[in-house]
Formats: sequence, structure tokens, C-alpha cells
Amino acid sequence: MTALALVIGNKNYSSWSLRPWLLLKHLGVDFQEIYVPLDAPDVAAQIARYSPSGRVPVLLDGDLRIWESLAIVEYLAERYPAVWPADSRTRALARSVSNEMHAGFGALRGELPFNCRGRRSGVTPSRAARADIDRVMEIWETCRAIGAHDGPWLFGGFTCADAMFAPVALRFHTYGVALPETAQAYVATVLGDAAVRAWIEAGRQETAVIPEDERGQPA
Ligand SMILES: N[C@@H](CCC(=O)N[C@@H](CS)C(=O)NCC(=O)O)C(=O)O
Repeated sequence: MTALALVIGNKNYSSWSLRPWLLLKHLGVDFQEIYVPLDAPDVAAQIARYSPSGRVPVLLDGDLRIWESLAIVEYLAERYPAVWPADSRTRALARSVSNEMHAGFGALRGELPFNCRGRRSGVTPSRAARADIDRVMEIWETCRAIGAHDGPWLFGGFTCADAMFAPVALRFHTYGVALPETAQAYVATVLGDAAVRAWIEAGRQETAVIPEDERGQPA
């Protein structure tokens, strides 16, 4: 692996960018950030310099381009075993919930857009989004039942599953979603993480406003 670079979007708005960024931070991997503002008029051209998918994040390893967050984390997992839990059965569960996150939760994502720099009121999840939230609660309960004795993350120590769900925890915080005790504790863990705090702080410094991602009112 040569010097790595991660192409990311706005820290305030790009939940997909946060996922591999947070994983790299927790792995202690040194990497360069390449920032593409998603509100730029030429955003498509800027992203096209790095990826054929038209989406960020993209990991650059020399002349190798890896797009799609799950492809990025699996590339990293080939070098860093700590990406996934050590136990095979737990690892299978961690991969299942991470893939579920990647593939689903459209209502939650659509109605409660990632917007981490402040808190918002007046956003009421629809029935479909509520069902997504309930499923996240179920996943977190299942994972924490395994990880509870080993640390505060989903499987005790930080793994890729946390990178995948941290943006959801931040969404719950932004929109003040009422949560059961296990989920409240997990959101507190995410919010207390030094790397997450640095990401949010950087998001606060950004001045771009993407109107379709600004739901409700400042709380
Ligand atoms: N399935 C992709 C999703 C990536 C994605 O949707 N990224 C958004 C930003 S969060 C994007 O690049 N949008 C491009 C744009 O808004 O022009 C992944 O897992 O990496």
C-alpha cells in the first residue's frame, strides 16, 4: 500500500464519506484528504477525476481507485484485520449489519438527511422511517448484547460496523429522535469519540448550504 488518499464530500452533509474516514482514523492509518464540495457547480467533473461512479468516497492507493464504501473497507480489511471482529460468527454478524446499512434504510436516509453541524427540530419520521429506526434499534441491541463486556462500541472495540452506523447515530442526535437506553448510550459513545468530534467541528466550519438536506428548523 502506498500513501493513501480519501476523496470525500462536505463533512456536514456526506455520511458516506464519514464511514471510511472514521475507519481509517480508528485504524491509525495516515492518509491525505481530497475534498470535493458537493454543492460545487462542477461537482460531477471533480468527482469524475477520481471515480467512474460519480460518487464519493473514493480511496486512492497509488494508481488504484476504489469506490463504494464497502469496497473501500474490504480493501482495508485485507491489510488491517481490526476492521472486522476477530471471531468468525461475530464477524459474519458485523458484515451482515454493515451490508444491511449500506443497502437499506432509504426512508430514514431520505427524511433525516445527514447534517451533523447542528440540531434540528420539527422533523417527524414517517411510518417507513420509523420502521427503519426500529430496525436500527434491533440491530444495536443484538450487537451490544455481544459487545457489552468488551467496550462501548457495537461489538465492544471499534469495528467497521461502527463506521457504518456512526452517521445514523449522528442523525438521531441532529433530529432529537427519542431512543431507548442502549441506543442512547451508543449515540453518546459516537458523540464522545475524538475523531467524530473532529469531523463535526470541521463540518461546523463549512459554509456551504445544500437546501434539500436542510430539514426542519434549527433547534
Ligand atoms: N453507495 C455509495 C454511496 C455514495 C454516495 O451516495 N455519495 C454521495 C455523497 S454522501 C455522493 O457522492 N453524491 C454526489 C453528488 O451529490 O453529486 C457508497 O457506499 O460509497
